[in-house]
Amino acid sequence: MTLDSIRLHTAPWVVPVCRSIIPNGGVALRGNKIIAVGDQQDLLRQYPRAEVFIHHSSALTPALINAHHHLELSHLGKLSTVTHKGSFTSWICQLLALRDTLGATGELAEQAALQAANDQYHSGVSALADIGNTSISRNLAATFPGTLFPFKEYLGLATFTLEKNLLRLQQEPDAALCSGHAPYSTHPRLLQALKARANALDHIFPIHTAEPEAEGQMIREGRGEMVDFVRQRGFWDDSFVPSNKSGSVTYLHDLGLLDEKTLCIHGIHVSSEEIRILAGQGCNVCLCPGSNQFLGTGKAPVQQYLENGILPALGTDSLASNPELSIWREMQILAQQHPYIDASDLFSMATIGGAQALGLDGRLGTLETGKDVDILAVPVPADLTRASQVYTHLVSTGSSIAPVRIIH
Ligand code: MCF
Ligand code: FE
Repeated sequence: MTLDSIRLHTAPWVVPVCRSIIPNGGVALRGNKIIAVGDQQDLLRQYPRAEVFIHHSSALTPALINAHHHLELSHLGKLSTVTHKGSFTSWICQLLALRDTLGATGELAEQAALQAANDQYHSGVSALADIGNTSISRNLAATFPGTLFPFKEYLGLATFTLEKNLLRLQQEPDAALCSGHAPYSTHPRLLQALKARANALDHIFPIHTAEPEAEGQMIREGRGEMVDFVRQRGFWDDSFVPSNKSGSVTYLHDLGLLDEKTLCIHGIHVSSEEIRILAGQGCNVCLCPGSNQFLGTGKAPVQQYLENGILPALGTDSLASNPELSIWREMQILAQQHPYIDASDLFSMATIGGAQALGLDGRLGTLETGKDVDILAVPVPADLTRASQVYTHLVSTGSSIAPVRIIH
């Protein structure tokens, strides 16, 4: 294969995502770029000398994006093997206890993270935004076959932790991607410093937002389960100023943290007004329905996001809060929870929604001219006759889908 040689991949269904499904379609590739997408007969005429690859009983789709993960928690998978019945903060306690027992770093954690990253890639994920407290994910980023953004998580709510964290942040090399954990765990001035740094370095700013009910109560009233938890751990110093009426999104907005490069992870307990704020600020939202289902934190208002022009991204979160890490399964859960949402919207979330959230939509997320060759040939039943059935198959099959990757 020379640099200029053209390859033409054909299949009974091509799913560009940015436009309608093409029956008997094809995708023409040169080097690492898509050069045309369309009807396969037209493409065969246009590129008569192309090398042709025929994918029987398949749909060609863009690769998937996982916009939220914690690879370094993969060795804590035991936590999600039994149904979680307790509160959100009891889960955090379990997580911290198991991590103390097994270690946050070392061979076990590294091997499990490597396995999880490989599994992601083989399931069809080509870009991953990961959040961690160790160097595990940064080390994996170098060899991950797709794109892995390893965010370093900052947290610390108490004022006595602030100066030290700000100093640490100042000393970070520019290449380090830094982000804040959540409104309930991270001092507002630290969040502002993190966001200012992310803006200066022009990278996205992922933050867990509006996840457990207890977070909302803490933000609004300055009391409740979350406050008790933080107090027990010795990090509550009464400096936190509750907002009185509104939730996490308003809180973050008032701190000046919401813009096109902010990625609000979970986004469950948000009011209609807050959804309008997110839309108005051009924020991205990442839904993690598998994790939310496991932790019992609730269901995000998916329909309202869509109605307000927000196409959320999807994330698996980690094995500590989700028994299976598959973006196919995340779509399946949403399809079951929201039967009236169009399957094409759910598939858009897993592809272009994620690509937009990670700032990768210039090269990933759709099949169109100029985008990277990062394509999946997904097996679909041979007897499908309508495009809508293809979308239904893609979003409702779950983690058993085994795509073949088409890369450069
Ligand atoms: O997204 C889930 C649930 N919400 C918050 N945090 C986490 C999630 N999965 C892992 N975490 C991590 C988080 O990054 O758990 C730790 C943090 O490091 C618990 S907070 C001390
Ligand atoms: Fe998370």
